[in-house]
Amino acid sequence: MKVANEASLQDIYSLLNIAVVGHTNTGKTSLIRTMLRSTQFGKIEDGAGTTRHVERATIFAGNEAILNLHDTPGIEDSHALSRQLKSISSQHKSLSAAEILEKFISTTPIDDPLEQEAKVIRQVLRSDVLLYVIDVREPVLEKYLIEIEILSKAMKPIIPIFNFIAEHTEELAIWRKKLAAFNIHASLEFDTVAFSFEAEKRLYQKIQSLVELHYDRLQKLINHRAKVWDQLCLSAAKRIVDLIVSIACYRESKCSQSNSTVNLAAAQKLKDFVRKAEQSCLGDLLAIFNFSEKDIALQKIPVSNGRWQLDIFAPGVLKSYGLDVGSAALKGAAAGAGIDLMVGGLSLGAASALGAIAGTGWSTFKRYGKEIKAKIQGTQWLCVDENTLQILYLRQYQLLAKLMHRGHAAYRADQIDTAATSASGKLPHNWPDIISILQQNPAWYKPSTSRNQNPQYHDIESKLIKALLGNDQNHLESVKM
Ligand SMILES: Nc1nc2c(ncn2[C@@H]2O[C@H](COP(=O)(O)OP(=O)(O)OP(=O)(O)O)[C@@H](O)[C@H]2O)c(=O)[nH]1
Ligand SMILES: [Mg+2]
Repeated sequence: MKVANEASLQDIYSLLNIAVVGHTNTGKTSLIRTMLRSTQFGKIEDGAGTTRHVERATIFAGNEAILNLHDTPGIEDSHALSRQLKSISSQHKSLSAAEILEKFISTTPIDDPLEQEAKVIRQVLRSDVLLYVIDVREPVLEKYLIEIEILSKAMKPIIPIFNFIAEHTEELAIWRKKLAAFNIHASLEFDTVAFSFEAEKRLYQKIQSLVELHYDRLQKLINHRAKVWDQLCLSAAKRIVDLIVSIACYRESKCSQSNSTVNLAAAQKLKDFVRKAEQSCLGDLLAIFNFSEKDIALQKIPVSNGRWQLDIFAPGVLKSYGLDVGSAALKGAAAGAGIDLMVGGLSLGAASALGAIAGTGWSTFKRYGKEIKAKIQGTQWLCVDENTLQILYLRQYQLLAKLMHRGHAAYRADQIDTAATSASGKLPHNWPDIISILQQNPAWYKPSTSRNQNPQYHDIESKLIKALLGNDQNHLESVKM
């Protein structure tokens, strides 16, 4: 984000001015942060009266300034404000509704109990559009209706933004009905927690329909944001694919004749490689989406000091992802938790599933003879087991989903839980095949020209990217490249 003073003053004054208004503590500042993609703007607190002054921020499309957002203090006493306006109206009967508001701001001294409200009304009168932020969890009290009535006197288009909408559909319907009575229909559900690029796009499209004069500029912003967003998501998905590939392909050599201390050291080396690789990917993903430590805490991403709270090889990790603890324990007994044995190009897990290790049938031996021979000769490797690879994928999948649906406000704990369990069914289609191919191509563990030009690798890469980005058509288009 660029700061306002980078644009010329003339530019700034010709821009569309949007005031973000509403009752106190409804999420006005949070909404602006989300729209700006910045956690630095203003102050957010769970309590009334956090924002005390009007603050402006400019939104850019590349280098071009597009619009000004004005954060305002929350309206606290709409009853008193209404009484004051009525009193002005009775003294100046010829004044229009908007003129009464002007009179109110010019006659309200500093330190007046209604000083905050005067600041809000001043900005409302200087703006082209009002975003009226509503906490839908609140009942539709008279004080809110009075607020809306006062704001509508300014004769500016009002777009209600319904905040805190998750699991509050009934309340949302009541709010909608009440607002319709004020002839306000063009509302938007914009939970700053579950922010999505699509919701933001709809907001700009609504503004476009209300202020024709700024249509083209807003379209530039919509296009710019779409492009940036697609690029961000794509590079994040590519980063995750890099991680999965490097870990699935990685092997650590193990000699079957050597003592257990040597093998323990090899297992440790493999685990360290995995932890380090995942750590580096986490850092990159947070950087791509510009997430700070504070965001991580606010969004309850299970990361502390830039590290995953739960070690990928910790015993509890399997259960928390709904994976098969029993089979992992069996393999763990042979090779150490999270680690599998590999003979030739085949991991022990995959080979046992095919009966190759039992090696009873001639056809099995013919197919896997080389691997079995390699095992007999003592050429063995350690590799990461199937469960660990699944956890690795699911963890990045969930993280990406959170980063892509960012908001700068706090997640509720119950939302995290649902996200954690529902992701367990989201392994990519053909996952076992993908992993098996990767495991048979150890040279792919780091980027190289031959790897990147390999059609089979390319196919795996695009399958994983598609799985990570879900059904979003825009992203899928970009994946085709
Ligand atoms: N769960 C959830 N919390 C939110 C959402 N939006 C805002 N919050 C939280 O609500 C509280 C108030 O948010 P602010 O952005 O400071 O609200 P405000 O309207 O600017 O408040 P004032 O400046 O005091 O009028 C903060 O604790 C936010 O983290 C939301 O959509 N969901
Ligand atoms: Mg605020």
